[in-house]
Amino acid sequence: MTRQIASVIGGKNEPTGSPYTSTNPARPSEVVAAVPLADAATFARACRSAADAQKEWSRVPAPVRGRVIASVGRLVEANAEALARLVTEEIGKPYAEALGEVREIVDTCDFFLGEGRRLYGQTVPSEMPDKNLFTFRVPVGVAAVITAGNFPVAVPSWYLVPALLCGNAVVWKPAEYAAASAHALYRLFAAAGLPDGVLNVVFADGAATYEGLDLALSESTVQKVGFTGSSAVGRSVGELCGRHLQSPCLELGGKNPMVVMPDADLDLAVEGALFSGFGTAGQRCTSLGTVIVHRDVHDAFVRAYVQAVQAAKIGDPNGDVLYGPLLDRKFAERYEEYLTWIEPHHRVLPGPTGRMEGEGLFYHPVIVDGVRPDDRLFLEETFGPIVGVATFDTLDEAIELANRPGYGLSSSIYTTDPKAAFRFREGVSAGMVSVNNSTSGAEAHLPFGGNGKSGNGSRQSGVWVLDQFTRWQAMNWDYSGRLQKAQMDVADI
Ligand code: UN1
Repeated sequence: MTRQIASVIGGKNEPTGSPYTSTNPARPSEVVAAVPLADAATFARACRSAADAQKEWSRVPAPVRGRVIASVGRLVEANAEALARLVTEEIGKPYAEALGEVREIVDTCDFFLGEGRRLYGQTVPSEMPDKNLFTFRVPVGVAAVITAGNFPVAVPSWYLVPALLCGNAVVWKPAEYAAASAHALYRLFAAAGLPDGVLNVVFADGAATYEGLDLALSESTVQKVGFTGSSAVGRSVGELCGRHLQSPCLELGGKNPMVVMPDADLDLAVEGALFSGFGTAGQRCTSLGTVIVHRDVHDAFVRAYVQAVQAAKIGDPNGDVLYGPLLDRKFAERYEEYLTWIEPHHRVLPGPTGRMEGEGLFYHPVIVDGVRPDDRLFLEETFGPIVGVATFDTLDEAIELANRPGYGLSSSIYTTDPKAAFRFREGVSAGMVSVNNSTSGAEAHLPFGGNGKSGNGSRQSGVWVLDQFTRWQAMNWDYSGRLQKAQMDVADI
């Protein structure tokens, strides 16, 4: 069923733009939605409209904004199955995972509805008598939020929910190939009682978005940029923001390592490597890149891993499968390119590689053993169902290998030795560390984010994201009735 959808600016549909269709990756001939893509001027206009709407919205008391977020959560919960079905249809994510993704939006709303009553400032002692100091969190203004399509509804909610709760307006640019899912989420936000213009959704391609953002930043209608996507695009968004003296919130790629120690529960490690290596077809930013396994358990691990992958089903995302199709054609092309890096004799999973029979974007899983620290496969994110295996002898060596690609999003270690777990946590440069759990599946109220090529150190989720969407304002109130000069009128010690 083709849905006709459009960008929404100031509560009004924008029916003009260059035509684009999102398709079902399990059956690419099936169109999911037709959507006109906006140009740069339209994007900039959305930011101006958001800037107007933000003035009123910021005056709505934060606890009342929290109640709107509570309604978003209730509406998403009531429509969870339909939204998850749409996500499965449009990006091919297995239904159980899509439902989990929708759950993550509800979790985010649950967390932030209370934050509306807790948007605390502070009282701070003054150097001088008869003077009080305070701090307030103030909204930044307008946030431009640009999101990827692998988590077409949950990850956007990590930006939208706190940004709106804090009193900002938002211009959201979702991935085009997940347009229908994004539009459905937009409608649930709008139905929760957000005034027109406070949340705008603009469908546009990368070039128009970049140009429109540049324009909006020059016009000072955007004060915060949130971007989730590849490290390469993140770098250009970061450079653009830097030119406008803005610090964006960047959530980028990962080459997430899993270390398997000789004392690890191997069955558990295999299960973790199966889920994080091949779940979502390896298309999470937290997906497993390389298993770094101790020499003593290497052969046993690889044998069991290969068996587990062979036993898993890959196919129709409405069924009980390990993974479905790749998200979109451009990722399928990248998978094909990654295959050319791989020396065939290092492949340990028998059987074919490449595209499976049939129309859909289904691709065979690949496990590559003996990956060396200077191989592209060791260093670069593949964003597909390809996992590398490397070997180590000492924990220090494992930590060095884990950090070598220069990303720093997620990481994991399987061990029964708490000392090894804590040493790994100290040594690894990742923003997130799991012990005896996989690299994917972060919970919505912990800080989410990475270092190095995975981001600029900003964190999403939980209370930590409040610092992205508010700025601290300091106030001092002198009731002494005279001019008290800081530093100069302070009593000598
Ligand atoms: C992403 O791929 O951009 O931790 C986010 C996880 C999910 C979110 C992934 N909760 O795997």
